[in-house]
Amino acid sequence: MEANLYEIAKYFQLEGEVKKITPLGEGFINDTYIIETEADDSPNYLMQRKNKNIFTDVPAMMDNIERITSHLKKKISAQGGDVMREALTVIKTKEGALYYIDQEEEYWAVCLFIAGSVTYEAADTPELAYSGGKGIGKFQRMTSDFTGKLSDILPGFHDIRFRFKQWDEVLAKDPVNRKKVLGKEIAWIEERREEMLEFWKKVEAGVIPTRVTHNDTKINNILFDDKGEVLCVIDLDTVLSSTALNDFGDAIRSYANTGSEDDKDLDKVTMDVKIFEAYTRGYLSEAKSFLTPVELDHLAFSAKYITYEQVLRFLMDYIDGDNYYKIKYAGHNLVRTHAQYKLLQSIEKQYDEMKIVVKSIL
Ligand code: GN1
Ligand code: MG
Repeated sequence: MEANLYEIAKYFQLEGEVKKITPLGEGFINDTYIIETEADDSPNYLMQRKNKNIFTDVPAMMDNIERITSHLKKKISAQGGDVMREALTVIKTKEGALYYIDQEEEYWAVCLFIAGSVTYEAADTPELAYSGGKGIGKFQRMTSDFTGKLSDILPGFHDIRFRFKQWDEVLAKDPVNRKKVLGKEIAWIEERREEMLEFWKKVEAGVIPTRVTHNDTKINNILFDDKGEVLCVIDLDTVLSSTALNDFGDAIRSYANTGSEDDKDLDKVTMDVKIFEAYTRGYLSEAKSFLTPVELDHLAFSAKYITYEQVLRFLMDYIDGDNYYKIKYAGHNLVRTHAQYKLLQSIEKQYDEMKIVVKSIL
């Protein structure tokens, strides 16, 4: 049965009468709706059905979000900033909970829609990439002194050792018999297994430190004001303790791609080093102050790592029978695999240049 959105909205502490609830965007994971209210002076809201197959502990996830946003708001307020615009605000239920569970056992959460905020689907200019980098750098800087403990709600999320374990299991099962024609693609993963594990060993050994990380640093997860200044980072579902490098690498994977994540035209897919440079400049303008030399040394590598991981995750989901990512057509996950692999090859080709770019900024 389709949920009655208007009934669900009633459980939350909303200001003003609800006028309209409409779907927003096309995330692969959650379903998002915008709640518009009647009066001009009452705020609008975002309401989400959290994907409980992926987020198996929604209460812990919401608790992480609440703790991080409270930390951010304390700092923003101490600096005289606007706590309602420079950080996400979770709207509680009338009973004071961070989420509502409906009759179908679906989890719902609401946050404030920041009026006048703007999002971008693609970072197609260096200026925008610079601002996005600054946004993520600022988020990491402001959480760099967070001493609380975050629940590990997505165990092994960017841990390639864990991903290889899943990968080996899925390949051994080959549940929908797709492996036989995928020899070439499987080799892309296997050829780089050791290189990727070497990096992760440094994280495991603490040589690369663990920090508060966002884990989904696409440009559309940053809100800007009408002058193009960063307001705040949104979509905090995947906030975790991990390496800050993953956030950097994931941003490059999405920002610097001249094509789209699922481009069928592979000629369009390359890594734009100008965008890489701009993002890195913006990011380091905030992050240079707290990153260690080892982290700085691995910035360029992290773009390879995360793009590789994404190739693995798309291909693994395809072999598994498309259970994780929402797909729009049969074979979508394989198209995504090819497009992300093309991006990985482009990063590999420009890797030396990327390292020189990072050095030139430091
Ligand atoms: C998922 O749905 P979205 O776009 O927020 C995924 C990311 C992937 C991304 C690929 C929890 O994020 O890790 O990089 O798709 N999020 C989760 O587009 O798996
Ligand atoms: Mg996300």
